[in-house]
Amino acid sequence: MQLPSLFILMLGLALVGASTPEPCNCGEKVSVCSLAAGVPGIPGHHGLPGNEGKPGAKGEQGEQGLRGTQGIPGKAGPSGPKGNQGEKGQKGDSGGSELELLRAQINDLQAQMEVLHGTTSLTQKVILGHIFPHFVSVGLKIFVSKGAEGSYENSKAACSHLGGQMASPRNAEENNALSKIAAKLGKHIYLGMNDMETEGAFLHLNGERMQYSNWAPGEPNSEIEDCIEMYTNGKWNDKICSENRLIVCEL
Ligand code: MAN
Ligand code: CA
Repeated sequence: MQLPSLFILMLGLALVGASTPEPCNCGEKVSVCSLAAGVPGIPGHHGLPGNEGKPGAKGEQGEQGLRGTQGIPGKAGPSGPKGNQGEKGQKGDSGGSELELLRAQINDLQAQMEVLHGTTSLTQKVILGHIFPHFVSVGLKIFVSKGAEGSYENSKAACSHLGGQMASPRNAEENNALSKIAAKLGKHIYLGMNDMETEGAFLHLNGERMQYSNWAPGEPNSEIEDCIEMYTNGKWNDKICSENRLIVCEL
């Protein structure tokens, strides 16, 4: 090998050896140190992580997310204006509600009451018939008689003793009912009203002024006749109070 060739070989080896790092804390000056060192050193440790890089470019918008769950109901709003009345609903099914049950029970009770009323009414008539052979029922009033006779005062006392009072018809219906007893027995009946206190002012036994009357033609016609008798035809005549007349009471 010629000398120039040897020189080039030596230089090449020197350059290859220079590329091997050697231990030193040069950091960024590795190439300078390497060139300055004569013998290749042991490889150094990895350096510390570098500073955080700059933020990358903004990514593209992602796809729409899934639908969320339903939220809690909000507060009730203020009440609106009153609406028009709706059409009447259809009749409900029977026996369904508590109201229907009560209605059915009330209907049952009413039916029972009617039966009971009929029974009581019949019982009353049977008992009354035994005590008073002559009686007639009109509205809530019952006229009764045993067929006995007496003066006005006797009659008044007898009826009071029974817990009633002398027959005192207050309307045509009651007067007609009472007249049936008079007609049946063919006897006149003293009524409860009189004008003993003031002539011409007939009063009921409780002091009320008489409203209804059924005077016979020309009656009343006497100042001394302070009582009233009913004829068998139901017409009235003012009469002295001391005669004997059929005693009829109202209960
Ligand atoms: C006649 C009529 C009656 C009167 C009686 C008295 O019948 O004058 O008005 O009350 O007599 O007995
Ligand atoms: Ca008279």
